[in-house]
Amino acid sequence: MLKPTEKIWRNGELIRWQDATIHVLSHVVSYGSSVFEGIRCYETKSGPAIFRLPEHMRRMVDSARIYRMEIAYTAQQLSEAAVELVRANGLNSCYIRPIALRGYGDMGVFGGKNPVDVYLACWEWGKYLGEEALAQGVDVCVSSWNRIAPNTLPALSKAGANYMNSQLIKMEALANGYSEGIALDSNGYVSEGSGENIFVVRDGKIITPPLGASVLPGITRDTILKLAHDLNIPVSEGIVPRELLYIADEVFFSGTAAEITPIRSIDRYTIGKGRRGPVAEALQKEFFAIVEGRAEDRYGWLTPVPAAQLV
Ligand code: PPE
Repeated sequence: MLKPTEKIWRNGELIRWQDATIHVLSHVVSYGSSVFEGIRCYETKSGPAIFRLPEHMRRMVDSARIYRMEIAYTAQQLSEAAVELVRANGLNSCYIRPIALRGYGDMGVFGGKNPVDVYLACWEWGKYLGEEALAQGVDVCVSSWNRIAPNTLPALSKAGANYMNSQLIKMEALANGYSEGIALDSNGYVSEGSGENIFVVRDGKIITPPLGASVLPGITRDTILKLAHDLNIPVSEGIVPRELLYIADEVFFSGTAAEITPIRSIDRYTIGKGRRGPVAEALQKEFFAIVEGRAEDRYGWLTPVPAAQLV
């Protein structure tokens, strides 16, 4: 159960957590008209630091633009709001959830005259796929549900409505005793997990589905593409046939919540040695060293949060 923090940012103001409510006839409730982000803030020795904040806020603004939704704040202003929020809540590490939604006004599908309300909340969020997942790997399945087709819901927009498809994938996986499901795209090629991008390793080379495979342009995905390159591991974006999963040496998920989570079995095929493989481990090591401020922040990925003022 979600543990409340003190404050939520709403349209430029910090309000109390319990006051961040919406009317049941807000456009978003009937029609799913929201876009959102998920961002992690890590504890470092020099205080909390938000990982790839400008990139997340840029994607937020892009997500809204695709839906002709006008957010009254720039990516820069949203980034400043995130820093202010984490600071006000006095958290060392947390997960930040910006949301823009079409609010209360007209009813009907259009929604273009309804106000666009912007919220940022944060809370402490532990490991997404369980405590053991990062070290041991998870057991997953290929979903019977396809990922959203490109001419239905655009995957480059992180829209709330996309997550109805994610829920079908996730619920089916859990009902069948798996931790997560991998969806294929509408052409039958590997797309992504319900809330993660996916990477496949074979013969020391990494491959991940391209943006045309109905995937979210993940910030962690981009991070892995860069870190793999730095570690001299060949990495490319390319179409992944389903059966490549079963003959892979390693498969792993990436995401803000899931971080880098190894997959140890898919549809009960054991992947590699059935535990975290060396490529996933090397990437995890590099990733956590950077986000926790133990390695040089060579890409400028961390936004420090100044300590809250004592009153
Ligand atoms: N694909 C999907 C469908 C997705 O939801 C996420 C993030 C990713 C890929 C990875 O993107 P990125 O976080 O930028 O590396 N999923 C978010 C929501 C999880 C949730 O359950 O809520 C997340 O990881 O924060």
